[in-house]
Amino acid sequence: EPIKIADGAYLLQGFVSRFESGFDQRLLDAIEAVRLQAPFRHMVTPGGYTMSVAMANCGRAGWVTDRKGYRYSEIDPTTGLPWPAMPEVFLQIAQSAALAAGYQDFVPDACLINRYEPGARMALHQDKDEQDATAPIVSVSLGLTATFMFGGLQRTDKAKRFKLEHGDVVVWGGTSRFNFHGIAPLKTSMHPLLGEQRINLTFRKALADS
Ligand code: MD3
Ligand code: FE
Repeated sequence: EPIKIADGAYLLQGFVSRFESGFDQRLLDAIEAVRLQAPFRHMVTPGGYTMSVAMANCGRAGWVTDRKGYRYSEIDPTTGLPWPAMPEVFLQIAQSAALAAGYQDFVPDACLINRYEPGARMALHQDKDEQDATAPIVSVSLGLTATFMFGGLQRTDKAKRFKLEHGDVVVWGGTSRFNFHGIAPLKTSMHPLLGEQRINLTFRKALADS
Protein backbone atom coordinates (compact mmCIF):
# COMPACT_ATOMS: atom_id res chain seq x y z
CA GLU A 1 0.00 0.00 0.00
CA PRO A 2 2.74 2.48 -0.73
CA ILE A 3 1.20 5.68 -2.16
CA LYS A 4 3.09 6.93 -5.20
CA ILE A 5 3.54 10.69 -4.89
CA ALA A 6 5.93 11.30 -7.78
CA ASP A 7 8.19 9.38 -10.14
CA GLY A 8 10.14 7.08 -7.82
CA ALA A 9 8.71 8.58 -4.60
CA TYR A 10 6.54 6.47 -2.30
CA LEU A 11 4.74 7.44 0.91
CA LEU A 12 4.48 4.57 3.41
CA GLN A 13 1.91 5.77 5.92
CA GLY A 14 2.34 4.40 9.43
CA PHE A 15 5.24 2.25 8.27
CA VAL A 16 7.09 2.41 11.61
CA SER A 17 4.21 1.06 13.71
CA ARG A 18 3.34 -1.59 11.13
CA PHE A 19 7.01 -2.66 11.01
CA GLU A 20 6.99 -3.65 14.67
CA SER A 21 4.88 -2.63 17.67
CA GLY A 22 6.85 -0.19 19.82
CA PHE A 23 9.49 0.38 17.16
CA ASP A 24 8.96 4.14 17.38
CA GLN A 25 10.16 4.04 20.99
CA ARG A 26 13.18 1.97 19.95
CA LEU A 27 14.05 4.66 17.38
CA LEU A 28 13.64 7.37 20.02
CA ASP A 29 15.94 5.51 22.43
CA ALA A 30 18.55 5.26 19.67
CA ILE A 31 18.20 8.99 18.96
CA GLU A 32 18.85 9.70 22.66
CA ALA A 33 22.03 7.60 22.51
CA VAL A 34 23.25 9.38 19.36
CA ARG A 35 22.61 12.86 20.74
CA LEU A 36 24.73 12.14 23.84
CA GLN A 37 27.73 11.81 21.49
CA ALA A 38 26.68 14.27 18.79
CA PRO A 39 24.45 16.98 20.29
CA PHE A 40 21.77 18.77 18.29
CA ARG A 41 23.08 22.08 17.04
CA HIS A 42 21.80 24.97 14.92
CA MET A 43 24.14 25.20 11.95
CA VAL A 44 24.87 28.33 9.94
CA THR A 45 24.27 28.52 6.19
CA PRO A 46 26.88 29.83 3.75
CA GLY A 47 24.77 33.00 3.58
CA GLY A 48 25.14 33.54 7.34
CA TYR A 49 21.68 32.47 8.53
CA THR A 50 21.34 30.24 11.58
CA MET A 51 19.00 27.36 10.76
CA SER A 52 15.81 27.05 12.84
CA VAL A 53 16.08 23.25 12.61
CA ALA A 54 18.56 21.68 15.05
CA MET A 55 20.64 18.87 13.54
CA ALA A 56 22.81 15.90 14.43
CA ASN A 57 24.15 13.01 12.36
CA CYS A 58 25.17 9.40 12.69
CA GLY A 59 26.84 6.98 10.33
CA ARG A 60 30.13 7.24 8.48
CA ALA A 61 29.38 10.72 7.12
CA GLY A 62 27.31 13.63 8.37
CA TRP A 63 25.80 16.62 6.57
CA VAL A 64 27.18 19.92 7.78
CA THR A 65 26.94 23.57 6.81
CA ASP A 66 28.93 26.62 7.84
CA ARG A 67 30.04 29.88 6.22
CA LYS A 68 32.29 27.83 3.90
CA GLY A 69 29.46 25.77 2.39
CA TYR A 70 27.38 22.58 2.54
CA ARG A 71 29.17 19.23 2.55
CA TYR A 72 29.43 15.76 4.09
CA SER A 73 32.11 15.32 6.73
CA GLU A 74 33.32 12.19 8.49
CA ILE A 75 34.18 14.34 11.53
CA ASP A 76 31.62 16.17 13.68
CA PRO A 77 32.89 19.76 13.75
CA THR A 78 31.27 20.31 17.17
CA THR A 79 33.13 17.48 18.93
CA GLY A 80 36.10 16.92 16.59
CA LEU A 81 35.23 13.20 16.68
CA PRO A 82 33.76 10.80 14.11
CA TRP A 83 29.95 10.75 14.09
CA PRO A 84 28.32 8.02 16.22
CA ALA A 85 27.76 4.72 14.44
CA MET A 86 24.40 4.22 12.75
CA PRO A 87 22.18 2.34 15.27
CA GLU A 88 21.05 -1.08 14.07
CA VAL A 89 17.37 -0.10 14.42
CA PHE A 90 17.99 2.85 12.05
CA LEU A 91 19.48 0.56 9.39
CA GLN A 92 16.63 -1.92 9.83
CA ILE A 93 13.84 0.59 9.25
CA ALA A 94 15.64 2.35 6.38
CA GLN A 95 16.42 -0.85 4.49
CA SER A 96 12.98 -2.34 5.09
CA ALA A 97 11.28 0.83 3.78
CA ALA A 98 13.58 1.03 0.75
CA LEU A 99 12.73 -2.60 -0.04
CA ALA A 100 8.98 -1.91 0.29
CA ALA A 101 9.42 0.82 -2.34
CA GLY A 102 11.42 -1.45 -4.66
CA TYR A 103 15.02 -0.50 -3.77
CA GLN A 104 16.79 -3.73 -2.89
CA ASP A 105 20.34 -2.83 -1.96
CA PHE A 106 20.07 0.38 0.02
CA VAL A 107 23.04 0.73 2.35
CA PRO A 108 22.96 4.25 3.81
CA ASP A 109 26.23 5.63 5.13
CA ALA A 110 24.70 8.81 6.59
CA CYS A 111 21.67 9.69 8.68
CA LEU A 112 20.80 13.34 9.23
CA ILE A 113 18.58 13.88 12.29
CA ASN A 114 16.49 17.04 12.06
CA ARG A 115 14.70 18.37 15.16
CA TYR A 116 11.87 20.88 14.68
CA GLU A 117 10.45 22.87 17.55
CA PRO A 118 7.38 25.08 17.05
CA GLY A 119 8.09 27.70 14.38
CA ALA A 120 11.05 25.82 12.91
CA ARG A 121 10.93 25.35 9.15
CA MET A 122 13.00 24.25 6.21
CA ALA A 123 12.94 26.45 3.13
CA LEU A 124 12.49 24.92 -0.33
CA HIS A 125 15.76 23.29 -1.41
CA GLN A 126 17.23 20.41 -3.38
CA ASP A 127 19.43 17.66 -1.90
CA LYS A 128 22.49 17.64 -4.13
CA ASP A 129 25.41 17.00 -1.78
CA GLU A 130 25.33 13.19 -2.00
CA GLN A 131 27.86 11.49 -4.28
CA ASP A 132 25.59 8.55 -5.17
CA ALA A 133 22.58 9.94 -7.02
CA THR A 134 21.26 6.47 -7.88
CA ALA A 135 20.54 5.63 -4.24
CA PRO A 136 17.20 6.81 -2.84
CA ILE A 137 16.78 8.95 0.28
CA VAL A 138 14.56 7.45 2.99
CA SER A 139 12.86 9.82 5.46
CA VAL A 140 11.21 8.82 8.75
CA SER A 141 8.92 11.29 10.53
CA LEU A 142 8.43 11.14 14.31
CA GLY A 143 6.43 13.34 16.67
CA LEU A 144 4.34 16.32 15.62
CA THR A 145 2.72 16.37 12.17
CA ALA A 146 4.40 18.63 9.64
CA THR A 147 3.25 20.14 6.37
CA PHE A 148 5.63 18.95 3.69
CA MET A 149 6.00 21.02 0.52
CA PHE A 150 6.93 19.12 -2.62
CA GLY A 151 7.80 21.11 -5.72
CA GLY A 152 9.31 20.28 -9.07
CA LEU A 153 12.75 20.40 -10.58
CA GLN A 154 12.65 24.21 -10.78
CA ARG A 155 12.39 26.40 -7.70
CA THR A 156 9.44 28.25 -9.23
CA ASP A 157 7.38 25.09 -9.90
CA LYS A 158 4.24 25.12 -7.76
CA ALA A 159 4.64 22.99 -4.64
CA LYS A 160 2.07 20.41 -3.53
CA ARG A 161 1.48 20.19 0.22
CA PHE A 162 0.84 17.10 2.26
CA LYS A 163 1.07 16.04 5.87
CA LEU A 164 3.81 13.88 7.34
CA GLU A 165 2.69 12.18 10.56
CA HIS A 166 4.40 10.21 13.29
CA GLY A 167 5.60 6.93 11.83
CA ASP A 168 5.29 7.90 8.18
CA VAL A 169 8.17 6.96 5.92
CA VAL A 170 8.87 8.34 2.45
CA VAL A 171 11.28 6.81 -0.04
CA TRP A 172 12.61 9.30 -2.59
CA GLY A 173 14.18 7.78 -5.68
CA GLY A 174 14.11 8.19 -9.42
CA THR A 175 13.75 11.75 -10.65
CA SER A 176 11.93 12.83 -7.45
CA ARG A 177 15.33 12.63 -5.79
CA PHE A 178 16.11 16.12 -7.11
CA ASN A 179 12.77 17.86 -6.65
CA PHE A 180 12.60 21.01 -4.53
CA HIS A 181 11.05 20.37 -1.14
CA GLY A 182 10.67 21.93 2.31
CA ILE A 183 8.78 21.96 5.60
CA ALA A 184 6.32 24.71 6.59
CA PRO A 185 6.78 26.30 10.04
CA LEU A 186 5.87 23.69 12.67
CA LYS A 187 2.64 24.43 14.51
CA THR A 188 2.63 24.23 18.30
CA SER A 189 1.01 21.04 19.55
CA MET A 190 1.72 18.14 21.87
CA HIS A 191 2.74 14.61 20.87
CA PRO A 192 2.39 11.82 23.44
CA LEU A 193 5.93 10.46 22.89
CA LEU A 194 7.84 13.53 21.72
CA GLY A 195 6.09 16.50 23.32
CA GLU A 196 6.34 19.77 21.39
CA GLN A 197 8.68 18.61 18.67
CA ARG A 198 9.10 16.74 15.43
CA ILE A 199 12.14 14.67 14.57
CA ASN A 200 12.93 13.60 11.03
CA LEU A 201 15.54 11.03 10.07
CA THR A 202 16.89 11.08 6.52
CA PHE A 203 18.98 8.14 5.38
CA ARG A 204 21.36 8.75 2.51
CA LYS A 205 24.22 7.27 0.59
CA ALA A 206 26.51 10.28 0.80
CA LEU A 207 29.90 8.85 -0.11
CA ALA A 208 30.85 7.12 -3.35
CA ASP A 209 32.85 4.39 -1.59
CA SER A 210 31.45 2.67 1.49
C1 MD3 B 1 12.45 14.98 -1.44
N1 MD3 B 1 14.30 17.22 5.45
O1 MD3 B 1 16.96 16.99 5.50
S1 MD3 B 1 12.18 14.93 4.83
C2 MD3 B 1 16.45 17.36 4.44
O2 MD3 B 1 11.36 16.82 7.24
C3 MD3 B 1 15.00 17.55 4.36
O3 MD3 B 1 13.35 17.35 7.86
C4 MD3 B 1 12.89 17.45 5.56
O4 MD3 B 1 14.52 17.99 3.38
C5 MD3 B 1 12.50 17.16 6.98
O5 MD3 B 1 17.10 17.56 3.41
C6 MD3 B 1 12.10 16.66 4.61
C7 MD3 B 1 11.59 14.43 3.28
C8 MD3 B 1 12.60 14.54 2.17
C9 MD3 B 1 13.93 14.31 2.36
C10 MD3 B 1 14.79 14.32 1.28
C11 MD3 B 1 14.30 14.55 0.00
C12 MD3 B 1 12.12 14.77 0.93
C13 MD3 B 1 12.95 14.77 -0.17
C14 MD3 B 1 15.13 14.53 -1.13
C15 MD3 B 1 14.61 14.72 -2.37
C16 MD3 B 1 13.27 14.96 -2.53
FE1 FE C 1 16.05 17.93 1.77
